[in-house]
Amino acid sequence: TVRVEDDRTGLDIETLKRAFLDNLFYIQGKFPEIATQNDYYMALAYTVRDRLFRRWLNTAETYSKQGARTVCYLSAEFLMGPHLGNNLINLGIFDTVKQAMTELGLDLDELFEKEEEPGLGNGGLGRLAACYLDSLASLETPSIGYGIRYEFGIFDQDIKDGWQVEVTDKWLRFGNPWEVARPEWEVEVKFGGHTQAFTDEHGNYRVLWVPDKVVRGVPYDTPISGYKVNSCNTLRLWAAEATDSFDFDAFNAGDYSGAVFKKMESETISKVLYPNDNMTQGKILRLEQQFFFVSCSLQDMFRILKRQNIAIERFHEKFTIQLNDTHPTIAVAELMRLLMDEYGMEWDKAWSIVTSTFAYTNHTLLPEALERWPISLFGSMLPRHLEIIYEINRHFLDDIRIKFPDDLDRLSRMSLIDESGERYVRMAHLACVGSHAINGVAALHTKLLKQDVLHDFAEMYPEKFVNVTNGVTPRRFVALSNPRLTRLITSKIGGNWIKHLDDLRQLEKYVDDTGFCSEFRTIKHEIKQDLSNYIKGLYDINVDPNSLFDIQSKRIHEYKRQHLNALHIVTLYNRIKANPDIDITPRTFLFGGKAAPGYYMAKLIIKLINSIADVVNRDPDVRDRLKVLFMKDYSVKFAQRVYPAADLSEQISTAGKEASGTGNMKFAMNGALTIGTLDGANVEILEEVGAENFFLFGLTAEEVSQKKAAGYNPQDFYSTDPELKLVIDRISSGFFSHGDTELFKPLIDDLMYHDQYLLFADYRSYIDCQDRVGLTYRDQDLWTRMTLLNTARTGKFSSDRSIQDYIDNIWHTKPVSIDLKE
Ligand code: 26Y
Repeated sequence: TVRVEDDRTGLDIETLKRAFLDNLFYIQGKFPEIATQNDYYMALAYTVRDRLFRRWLNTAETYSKQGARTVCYLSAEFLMGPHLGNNLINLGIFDTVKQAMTELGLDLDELFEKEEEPGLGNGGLGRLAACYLDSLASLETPSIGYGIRYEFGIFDQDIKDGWQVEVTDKWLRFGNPWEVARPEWEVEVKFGGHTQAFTDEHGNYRVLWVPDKVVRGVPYDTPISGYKVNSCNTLRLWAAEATDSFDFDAFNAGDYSGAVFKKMESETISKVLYPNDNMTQGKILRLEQQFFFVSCSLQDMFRILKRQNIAIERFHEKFTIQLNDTHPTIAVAELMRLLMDEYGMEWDKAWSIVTSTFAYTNHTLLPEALERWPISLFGSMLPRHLEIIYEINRHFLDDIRIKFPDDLDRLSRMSLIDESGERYVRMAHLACVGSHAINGVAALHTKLLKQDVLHDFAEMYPEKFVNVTNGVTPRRFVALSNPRLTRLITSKIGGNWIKHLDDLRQLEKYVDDTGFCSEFRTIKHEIKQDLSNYIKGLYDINVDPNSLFDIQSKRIHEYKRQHLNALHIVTLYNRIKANPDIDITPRTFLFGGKAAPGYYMAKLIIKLINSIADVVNRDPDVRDRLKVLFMKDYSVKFAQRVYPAADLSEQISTAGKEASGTGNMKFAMNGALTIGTLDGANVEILEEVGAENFFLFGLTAEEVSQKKAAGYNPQDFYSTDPELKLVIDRISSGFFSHGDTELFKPLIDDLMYHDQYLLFADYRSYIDCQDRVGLTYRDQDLWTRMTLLNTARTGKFSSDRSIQDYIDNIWHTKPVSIDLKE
């Protein structure tokens, strides 16, 4: 039976308007006359959600009936960004809804502003997970994203007196129209206690885990629409709650407040996202979070197996589980425990299922980001899992001995347990042993993984290693965030590129078409004007849209070298001070990004940028040729305004440190040129767009290692490059700090005496390259040609290509198309 479209499904203007007013009345309880912008936003969100439900439920039912092989993407972070606009794009109703709102006297863009984005991630890794969910749905791949429903996501960033100030992110304050609680599918998660061995009725050795704490996990589901397909997958996030039985004991003992306190304590597990990226802290609560969501998710998979009548022995045929970094890696031990202790399976069989199920993505080479848990902490929280890990290790060390006899060093290097001092569980090693595939996130990164961090594992298991270069979704980061560019491209080559991003190559034939190029340039100018207006509103600063927009937006980290960018700004400023009439290309330097609250150097870098801005922006000698602005509270929502407005994308990490980068791809797609090192995916971007359309500078990863091995001394550069010396001296002198020579001393001393990230070694090359950027920008025809070729040649960096790589090389899933019939 085919249904007639009704008020919950109809996609024409009149139906949308009626449905919207109906939701305003019945859900928000408001007449239009007294409704707030938030009421309107909510009414529209429910109207859109209604239109997803038929797709969502039919998708779930179809997967269930077919018992379809399913990707489970386990991630401690999902940095989804606002849902409304993205769903309008994916449903193909953006223009209709805009029109419907206009007819009701409302502005769709203002409603978008009202959406509180779920900031359930720090940066690259969390945003990658979100792009992958979009592509999985768009490629009609059965999949579930599993994670944590943090009550507080990444903090909001304020800037006071130039310093970062953290403010709690109460994202659920006004309710979340995109999620549906599914309390009927809650599960229980055990913690602590001890284990007991016993012999079962068949005479088998078994283990019972007697926990001292049980926490309930409640799933909250969010629909994930695909682009112009009927598929609508699920993001399932777990919230921690106290169990009733748990309260009960204390309550019976008459300890009411004690019971309530323990309840609160259980609920802290999903309270807050840890705001560190690429830096472990070894906090107990963090391990609790990891185990909590992993155990909930695996139990959920067993429930699905049961409902679909699939035998436990076929777990790995039904599910393929991707571990987004080591954060969910405790899943290797937990799946062993469930198979053996809960389902009575013997070791070898369970192990073969486990290794057929898991695949591990590594996102970093930084040693400080590799997770290790002290054995004592681990054993008291997860006593059974520690036993299982010891047993995995026993088998594993035997395998090493067979393959590499008499190599004691290798055994201790590779062991799952670090015994060099205090004993630790090495999560990356557990992930490598427990997975059948291990991937890096860009070609260079995978190569370096095999050479350095996971060298021993690459020798042991060469067949496990694969590269999957990251990608980003062109739906959110071009179609939604850059409607002008989208219209222009579509007018020339049709709209297929949004699904098949390689089609953008067809734009190449317009590089010599002056009409097209001038439209391309006009669009960039209009977008820059928009951002200028927005900045004027927020900061009361005038930014000239004719100036070169030079943007670095990403987490603040020493390896990303925002301070190298700052050294360039001071260099230009010094040139102006020395010669006020110097002919330089006017530039606007924009920064965005958060620093981990405990990362002192990163916070000092923010202060430095703001201090330079204060001086440069008001110095009359500068005559507005330089503008510097640190944009506070960078988020996905804000990023969507930033990428389309950029002329120059700063991707200046020390070579070998940035695993991939994904912002670099978003900038390039939107027609920004990159200034960058040969690091992460920059290497592949350069390869695609051509060296003549990319501003390359700096040492290579290999040169960086060699320099360090040879005993790098930053002062050699300070004393031989007068321009560098002038920059450093000016900062040291207190010029940017009201005469305070102490303020930036930690930063300056670090550069002068350590300079781990080789800013001084790359300084000259960077400055010369920036000079070429400035000159090139003056030739607007050439610049436009270069930017057009960037957009045309970034098809490879669609997350659709990345996901297809995962499917072909790791997951081996089949698409399932969804019917909209009832
Ligand atoms: C251990 C814990 C504190 C931790 C938490 C978050 C460790 C790392 C992270 C996040 C890492 C991250 O975002 N890595 C980035 O992943 C991107 C997606 O693959 C890469 O593009 C980017 O280069 C990498 O830094």
